[in-house]
Amino acid sequence: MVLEKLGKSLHSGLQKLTRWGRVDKKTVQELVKDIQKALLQADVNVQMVLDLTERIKERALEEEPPAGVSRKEHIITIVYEEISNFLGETREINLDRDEPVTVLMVGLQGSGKTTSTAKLASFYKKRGYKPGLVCADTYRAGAYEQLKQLSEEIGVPVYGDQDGRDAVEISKNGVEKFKEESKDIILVDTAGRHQEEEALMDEMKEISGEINPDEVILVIDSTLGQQAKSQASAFKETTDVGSILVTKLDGTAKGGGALSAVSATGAPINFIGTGEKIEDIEKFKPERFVSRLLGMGDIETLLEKIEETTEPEDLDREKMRKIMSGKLTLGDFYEQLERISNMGSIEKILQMIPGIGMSIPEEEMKVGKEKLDRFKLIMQSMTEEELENPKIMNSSRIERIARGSNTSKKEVKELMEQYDKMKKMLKSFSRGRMPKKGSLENLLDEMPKDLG
Ligand SMILES: Nc1nc2c(ncn2[C@@H]2O[C@H](COP(=O)(O)OP(=O)(O)OP(=O)(O)O)[C@@H](O)[C@H]2O)c(=O)[nH]1
Ligand SMILES: [Mg+2]
Repeated sequence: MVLEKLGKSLHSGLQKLTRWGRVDKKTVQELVKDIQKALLQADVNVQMVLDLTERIKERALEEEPPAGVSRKEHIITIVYEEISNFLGETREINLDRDEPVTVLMVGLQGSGKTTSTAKLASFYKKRGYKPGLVCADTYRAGAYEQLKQLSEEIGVPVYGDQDGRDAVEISKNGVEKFKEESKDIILVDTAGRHQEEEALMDEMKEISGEINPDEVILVIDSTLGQQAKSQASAFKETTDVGSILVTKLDGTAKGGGALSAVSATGAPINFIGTGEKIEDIEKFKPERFVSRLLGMGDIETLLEKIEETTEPEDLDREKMRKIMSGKLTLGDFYEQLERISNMGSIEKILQMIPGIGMSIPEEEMKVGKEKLDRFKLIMQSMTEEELENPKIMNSSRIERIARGSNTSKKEVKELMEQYDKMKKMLKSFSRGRMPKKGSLENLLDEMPKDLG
């Protein structure tokens, strides 16, 4: 993600802080300057940056760290807290009630409504809810076809009328149908014509009046940067926007600008889109988001992803703990690879592991899908014992494995190197390089549950 850049700059600012011998006014000023630079590059509004960094500076210089916490650690916490606040708050849709929840998706053309509608349906389906999709976009050619295709991909029913003209009528019928079928969440995708913005707003109002949605979600393209603010305000004025879904955070250097601008309108951000694929959606948790930006990692998101891509009986948090503390066998590594290939890119997963995301050079994170498949082949040729303890393999075994898996000795060695590297990193991490507590085990245990 290009937001990585923001993360990296913030991270290097904080790293500098850890290198400094002692913290004084000058060093704080330097840190503040680094943060300003990073945020401005991410297209955050200048005044907002100044206000934010002024608060950080004040607190860093005035507050006494609590007992047992060093001044540096305390400053890192301040930066983390202030940036989290700055990104606003989040909002949950309450699905635990008897009535179906109706959600109206609105947003300008190309913002990512249709994609996000399907992403949300899939997100809730994975959590055990029954979604239904309604296509109320009667303007864009192929709109129904697009949603239908996505709905088939995720196995969720869709209502629409390819030749229909009346979006209000379609919305009404679709919502009624799914209410009769006792769905848990009904998502209505709407049109996003651009030229006639006023007509669009009118239509949204009409649909809204007819179906009386429980939640209106505004979909906003983050590549707009701080301009996202005026769009969010415009929609907030005309429709009853309850929360905002910010898309395309994978593809823009302006993500920080978009997020902060949107939160400045006072509307909570509920989800973020981080890619074109169905699974590229995350609940927006400012604290979590910032800890990732700052390179502190994000175990809860990782666990959440793992939870949803594996069958319940398959889920093995114990194993995850073991692995993340560096005690992994090649067999574990293999199992994780299989899961990871279900979860999307390994880079994304690695980024969520504390301490790793920011410290592996980028080239090393690029373990492509193809390579993963090759690794899998190799591991399938290894014995249980070898998977348990790869060190027992000698060079003739390596040769045989390469032959058996139709790969090369070089690749087998490469796999060993990758595995060793990950193991070492996880180990060094578990020895404690986190700002606060130290061990990852502690972190898992002490993670505030309301963050997750
Ligand atoms: N990289 C990336 N692309 C996205 C994301 N969300 C949506 N897109 C892409 O953005 C483009 C537009 O998405 P749509 O879902 O069709 O947008 P829309 O708002 O429904 O567009 P209209 O129906 O024309 O108003 C598509 O190419 C999507 O794949 C995201 O989070 N990341
Ligand atoms: Mg659409």
